[in-house]
Amino acid sequence: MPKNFKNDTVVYQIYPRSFCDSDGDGFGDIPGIISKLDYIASLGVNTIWLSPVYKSPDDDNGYDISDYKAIQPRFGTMDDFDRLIAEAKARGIGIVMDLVINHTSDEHEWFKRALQGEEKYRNYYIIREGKRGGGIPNNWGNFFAECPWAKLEGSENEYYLHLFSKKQPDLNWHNPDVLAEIEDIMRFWLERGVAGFRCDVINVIYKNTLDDGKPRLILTGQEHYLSTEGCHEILRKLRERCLEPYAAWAVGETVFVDLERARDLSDEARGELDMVFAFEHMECDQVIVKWFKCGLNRKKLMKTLTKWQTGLDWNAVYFENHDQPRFISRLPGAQKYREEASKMMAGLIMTLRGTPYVYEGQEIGMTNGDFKDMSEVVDIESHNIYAIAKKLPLTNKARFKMITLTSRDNARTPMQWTAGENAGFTAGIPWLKVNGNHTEVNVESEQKRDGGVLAFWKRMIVLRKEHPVLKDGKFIPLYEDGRIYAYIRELDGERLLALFNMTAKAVKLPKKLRIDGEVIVSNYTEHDDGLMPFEFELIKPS
Ligand code: ISL
Repeated sequence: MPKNFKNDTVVYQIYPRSFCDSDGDGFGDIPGIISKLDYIASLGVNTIWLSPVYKSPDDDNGYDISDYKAIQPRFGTMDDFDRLIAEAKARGIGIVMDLVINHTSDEHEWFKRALQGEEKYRNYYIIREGKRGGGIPNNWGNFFAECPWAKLEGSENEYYLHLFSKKQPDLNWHNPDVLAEIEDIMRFWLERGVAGFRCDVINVIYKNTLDDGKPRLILTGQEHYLSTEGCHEILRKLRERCLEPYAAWAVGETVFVDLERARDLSDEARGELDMVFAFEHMECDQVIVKWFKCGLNRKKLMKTLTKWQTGLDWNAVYFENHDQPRFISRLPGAQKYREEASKMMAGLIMTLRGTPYVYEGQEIGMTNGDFKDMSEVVDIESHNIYAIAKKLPLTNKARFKMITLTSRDNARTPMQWTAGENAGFTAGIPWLKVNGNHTEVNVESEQKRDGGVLAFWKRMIVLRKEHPVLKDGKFIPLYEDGRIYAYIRELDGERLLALFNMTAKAVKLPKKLRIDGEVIVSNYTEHDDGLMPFEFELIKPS
């Protein structure tokens, strides 16, 4: 890879089932994505991260893969995929695939053969005898709040480990055959021309032991598998054997990483991942676990951003993805200032140091889904949590509120292309309810507005390209008080000052921030000694 590719990359994430449906079955598909490539190119991005399009029974919307070398028929064919690669390439866009290798689907051939008792394939998974006298093999927790052990069909006392749903058995990364299989799969896609991989929950793949863990509120047992040396070693092998020969790159989804772990996983000299998705800044509105939300603590958000900007040389800068509620729905007061807040987020994402990731719909200011009851929610995690919450002393209303604030479906509602039926996403019945606000929030109307949200996102992407200081410059923290956030980007003596008001109230600027200069870009047209609600200014000091 060219040395500075990270600095020049701007990623657009597509959640295929929700992006664009070309054949009226209610699910987005690859031909639908191809039909929108001109739109994606017009944003100024040069990379698409495609959430899984592999064959899957869809227990976890494709993150449960039953055939790593086939396309989910609902999404199209391998020819469609090859066309996508070629058409994207013709527009200067590379495709990054989602690589889900902590687990497969229980409908994968390997698991089926394991169930039939084939020793070779039993060793692909983590299968253990239950404790003597009955009972599961250990006390670990599970990401989807299930029991992480499921009885192996047809066996008396054997269980398989699944850190996610029971249809997602974990692979046994102690087995070199598993590594060889995954290398083969990566080469298969690299040969087809993919630019790299987003590696799903990559820092949990290698379990050191299956001993009981220290009891915790969530994910007991995590000390036995988070960012283990075995995982580091596998990543180095995958880089050397698969990524390097194809000049491909990888971003890791790394859960529960602190700075030190993130540094180890993405340090250039170690040769593992190119960058990581960390989560600390996504946790500023949670009470202990992500399913209990409180008002977002802006001070904590600012502190956390500064900590990661200064503590890690290169960040994967993101505020939304297919697992997170929409960020402008999380920002207190932003509902009333949707446009200003979305533009401010464009300012933040494009001026922080790191590779920016834009999630589909973020560029038009899409908000959380408007679900009315559980029958409109599809996500397996939300249903599991709802069932557990029934055991808590909560009213039905409070329980559902919890889901509306946290559900992953919030970001999975169909892309809003038009104000028309089903937001122009499908001619059929959408797999997930379209947000009612598509009559106002949609691409078609944004494309007609010079001063709109979409136009601002595009402008910020261009600006980032035009100013090497925004791509390559140092991040220098300047001010954070929970309302105002300010930093400087600096390169070869050139400085740009980024100023944000993260509240719904106008604020006065402290003396320190009253710096004369030219406003290069802002989401407001008038400027004085203060900042308007959710105002963002990028200033070239004189
Ligand atoms: O809270 C989290 C981390 O702190 C989670 O949201 C975490 O990101 C997630 O559970 C892991 O996500 C990934 O793997 C899952 C899949 O369901 C998600 O969609 C994917 O992004 C299992 O493959």
